[in-house]
Amino acid sequence: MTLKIGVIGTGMIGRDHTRRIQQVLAGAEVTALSDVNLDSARAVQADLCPDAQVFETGQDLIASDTVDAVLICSWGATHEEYVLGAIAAGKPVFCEKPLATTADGAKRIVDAEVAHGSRLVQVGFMRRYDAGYVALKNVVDTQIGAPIMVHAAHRNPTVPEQYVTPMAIHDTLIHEIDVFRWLLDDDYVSARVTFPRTCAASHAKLRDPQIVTLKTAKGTVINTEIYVNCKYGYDIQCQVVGEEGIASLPEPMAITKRLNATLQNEILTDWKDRFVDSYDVELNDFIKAASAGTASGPSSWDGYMAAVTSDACVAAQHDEGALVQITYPDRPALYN
Ligand code: NAD
Ligand code: ISE
Repeated sequence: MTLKIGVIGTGMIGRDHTRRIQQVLAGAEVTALSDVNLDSARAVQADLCPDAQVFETGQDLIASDTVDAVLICSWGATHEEYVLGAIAAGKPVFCEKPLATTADGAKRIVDAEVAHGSRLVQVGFMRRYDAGYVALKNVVDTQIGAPIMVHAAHRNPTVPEQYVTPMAIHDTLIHEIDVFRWLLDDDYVSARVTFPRTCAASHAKLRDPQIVTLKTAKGTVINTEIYVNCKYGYDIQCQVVGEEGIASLPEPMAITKRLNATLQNEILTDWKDRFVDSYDVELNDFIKAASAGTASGPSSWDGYMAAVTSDACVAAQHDEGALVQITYPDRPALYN
């Protein structure tokens, strides 16, 4: 059976996910598209899926008989409404990060899925599918002893003008927030933010870089530098310090050159290239599970925990140096 997927939001990542469903992965096809900008949906239809139907609204797409499963790639603030719509229709749904822009919104999704009684939602935390992180987790779990500290960095060469201080958390750090819960099999208890001097390439509404310190229930301290005007490339770093040794995330494959009296390695500049394989694997996982009427991978609960942690980090941004406690309710049995 070929899974019929409807894509809501046909901007940068919606187009890219449509391409991978149509041209890279097996078992699914895009049968429906929707975007508030209908021209964008029509352009993706023309370029990638001429047989797909373009719907005026996301809710019409969700209700359509031509859609078995839904992919949400619209702006973060619109995710909650569409995820709740898909759950109400009993259709599996892949939601790009963030699951919702507030912890309350993410909790409403958890409650709706729990009331439905089985998993339908996968959140787009693709780093859990990245070969480097999977290899790192294997070493952390089996070789370096209990983790004590993590040193990490999330650097983008540049960001658009509308990117402002809290987005460093909701838009960027949210990947680390999720992947470190998974990597360490742990939950967070507190957050603290420190702002170094703002770099010259930034602007009045963006304090960049920032350093976020998260502490986990098991006592591990994670320091992550977020620097989104670093200029030189898109660079994701992670080093785990354990009781017996240290393990680091591998660098993406790059040719080493000896050229013009220098030793050189190219560094990627675009997140789409850095995680291209993990996007393929995460969507393949979604297609397999959704074809069986369910979901696997990062859950609504993971999306909710990321939202609770993000809110704490944003509160910490407003009170530099203060320790903000992180609390959440018990995990429902559906997510054990
Ligand atoms: P984008 O601005 O390029 O595209 C978003 C699209 O959503 C636009 O075409 C816009 O018109 C459409 N849209 C907005 N509101 C809508 C609504 N109510 N209904 C239907 N369509 C609507 O943004 P993007 O970079 O593609 O990001 C989209 C989402 O994907 C964001 O939540 C972002 O955080 C996430 N994202 C995830 C990753 C990742 O690495 N997992 C990378 C980039 C973006
Ligand atoms: C972007 O929205 C993403 O999700 C990328 O994966 C991330 O690395 C980047 O910093 C975000 O802006």
